Amino acid sequence: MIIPGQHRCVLFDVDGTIAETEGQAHLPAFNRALEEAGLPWRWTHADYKRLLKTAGGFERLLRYAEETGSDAGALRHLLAGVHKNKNKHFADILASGAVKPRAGFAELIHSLTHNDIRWAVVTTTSRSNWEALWNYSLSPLDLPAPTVIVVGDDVQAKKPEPEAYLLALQRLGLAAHDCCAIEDSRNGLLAAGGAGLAVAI
Ligand code: XBP
Ligand code: MG
Repeated sequence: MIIPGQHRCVLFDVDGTIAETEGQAHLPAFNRALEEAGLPWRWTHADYKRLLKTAGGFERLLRYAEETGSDAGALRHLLAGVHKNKNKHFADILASGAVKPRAGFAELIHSLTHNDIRWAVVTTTSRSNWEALWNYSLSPLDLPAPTVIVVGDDVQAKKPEPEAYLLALQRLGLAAHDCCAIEDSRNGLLAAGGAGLAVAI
């Protein structure tokens, strides 16, 4: 999949790929923020698995409001606050050291570096969430920093649209065939594939 001599950079998704942040941090953070907002919604792992089809935490909240027959437009302001508070809880959970990268991640990055292949991050999660993962879970591992970081705040259209991957290639100054992507979701597969990248999923 990763071809030394051809590939010059590996583009990593974050949530579910570098670490199991969805179940271990985003979901409990959503439920805490929903409770603090006085909303009766609580999501189980099964609910959340289904809701993950909608990329973006704020978009996910709006989608759930629609599903439950609520007036999503009227709740927009409240849900924007819930989303912001969710990301604060997410950072707190990460700061506790509860979320480790997936097995083999650090070894893979070291092996890429050894083969003169760079790594980049292409996520449509919020910048603060990437920063929490980097500061609390990844930087203690003494890894080289990613060459390019594209987050949800950088794009108009989240995954499954290819915009985040196209922006990463532009920032890297590389063509799709110089790179490959590692993803964990259908939305990610479509986004990376739509930018012309080979994708491991
Ligand atoms: C994963 C997502 C994100 C996170 C929540 O994106 O769908 O929405 O669940 O992040 P990716 P925010 O696959 O691109 O990593 O609440 O910050 O949107
Ligand atoms: Mg993912």
